[in-house]
Amino acid sequence: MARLNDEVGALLREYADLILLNGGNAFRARSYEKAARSVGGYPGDLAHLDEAGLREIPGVGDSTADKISEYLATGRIEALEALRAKIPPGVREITNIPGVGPKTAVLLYRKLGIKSVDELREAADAGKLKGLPGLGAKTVENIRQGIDQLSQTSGRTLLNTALDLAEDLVAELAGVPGCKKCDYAGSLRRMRETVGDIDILATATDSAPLMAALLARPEVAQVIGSGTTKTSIRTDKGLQVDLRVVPPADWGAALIYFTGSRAHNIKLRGRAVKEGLKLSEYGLFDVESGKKLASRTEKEVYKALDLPWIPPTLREDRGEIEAAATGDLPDLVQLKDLRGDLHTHTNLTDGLAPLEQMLETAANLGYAYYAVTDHAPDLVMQRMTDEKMLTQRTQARDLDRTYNGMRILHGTELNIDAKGDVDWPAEFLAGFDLCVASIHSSFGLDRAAQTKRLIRACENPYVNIIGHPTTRLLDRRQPIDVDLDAVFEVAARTGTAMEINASPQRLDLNDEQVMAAKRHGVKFAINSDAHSTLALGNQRFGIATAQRGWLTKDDVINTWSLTRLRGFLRKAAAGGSRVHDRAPG
Ligand code: DGT
Ligand code: CA
Ligand code: CA
Ligand code: ZN
Repeated sequence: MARLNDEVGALLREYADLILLNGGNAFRARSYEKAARSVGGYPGDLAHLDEAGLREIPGVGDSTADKISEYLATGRIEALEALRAKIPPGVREITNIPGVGPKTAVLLYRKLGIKSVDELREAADAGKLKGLPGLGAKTVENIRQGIDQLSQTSGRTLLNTALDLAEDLVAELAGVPGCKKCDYAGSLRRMRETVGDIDILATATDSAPLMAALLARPEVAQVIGSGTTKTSIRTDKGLQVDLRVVPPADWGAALIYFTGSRAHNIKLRGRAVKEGLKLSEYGLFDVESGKKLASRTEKEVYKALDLPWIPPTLREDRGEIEAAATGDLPDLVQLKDLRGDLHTHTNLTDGLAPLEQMLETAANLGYAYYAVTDHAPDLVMQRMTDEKMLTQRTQARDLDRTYNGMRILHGTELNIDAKGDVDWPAEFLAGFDLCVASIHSSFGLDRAAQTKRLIRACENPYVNIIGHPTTRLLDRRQPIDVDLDAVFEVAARTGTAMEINASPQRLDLNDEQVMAAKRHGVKFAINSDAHSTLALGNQRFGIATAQRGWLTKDDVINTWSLTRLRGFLRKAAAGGSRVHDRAPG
């Protein structure tokens, strides 16, 4: 259902980009960009809306509604096709390079005929970019670095994108007659932040109908190979899917093998060897007698190795096999443990939905409490004022307990400036139930300055949570350069939680940083940072990251009771003196 909305959102975004690349009106481009976000975040199915219904989506005006209806009716948008004809697709791809805007991309195309990232790399290496009017030495250097950054995620797909497709595929394949079991495996089952490809495992005595079902899927663009045990295809988006079909009796052993990781498998096989056993995708065997000891379920195979079942999110050879052997596996935090979301936005700033809609959706997720944390005034384009914030607070107080009894916390997302200070004086900050504080500027400061600024933010008695601490965007922006260990130490000491931002573009902190922070005794908040009702559902990715970082319920403040949470948030009272040192009067 969401896929059509995403598809239309992507087309509108492309249209906005192409307007800019054709030197069109920036304001017009921005309005399509806004519509794209709005449509992507729209919870209903676009296919069910007529023109009037489309126009009711916030940010969708007459001309956008026309284009969407045209697409729904004909599968094309003529105006988009016309712009596509003028600019090769690779030129738009060039604007994905961090620091390269549409003006530069068009300049490179018109002057040098560069129409792909690869061509740009070659031109940069050959020194052909030097001396181009409007392209300084610094810009050329930035382009070169930007290309390197881009290639770090390129070839891999974000977790949410892969999961959407994999869930669809598994649902269809599981319904094929003769299919006994079907699930996705590989890095996707381990919930890595990006995946190289999708691995699907199924059991059946006859594999042919399953292979045929995969080959018949509409998104298949290329068949890489197809046989009785394995079929590999590439989708129209360039994502590879491997389907393997095994006999029902081998499900468990095969699922362990194809879930990986490679490092986990190797260590597991080593353990088998020590016991005189052999582990493969076909089962666990006694070497001497050749007898099969286990293969039907994962649990049986682990048990035959004297281990409890190990959750896939832990299978990275980060000590999980040793911990399993001594009975010390962590009792991992689960999605159902979350009692609230502590970082969310509304249309008072850059969110799409009004507070009531966010609350209703959150209440339906079963939350006991919910914090609304719209942007603070230093992020100038959001135009926040004291008055708007206080009006929202009154609204939040009025709506408290009206959605399934859910409690509402009135918060804000502060901006950590280059020095580590935040918006608003202490007396205004004291009026919030909680404050998230995040970096939204000065990404390029050196390590010492970034470290100092985050430490200063942690020491602020009103800052409860550091939002998306490294500011990385998986497909677009590198993390800031910072000594996280130094920050974690202060966070633990001051009672400042670190966020696991659950947005699949962010996942910030990431799994390894979570492990490091936990070693310092840091507490965490798993937050959606939702800008739409739909995005409230991103918490599953935050939970996956927390699990990959070995967190338990106790580590995560938004699994706690409201009473315990409120105690944690009374940092100013607990930490004491600083408040009075700083507050005037
Ligand atoms: P990816 O796709 O790069 O995100 O990462 P994975 O972990 O999904 O790797 P992939 O797709 O190459 O293989 C899926 C799993 O199958 C992998 O986690 C372990 C297992 N596997 C595949 N080929 C081999 C192999 O040659 N040796 C071992 N030990 N395991 C393998
Ligand atoms: Ca894979
Ligand atoms: Ca694979
Ligand atoms: Zn936010």
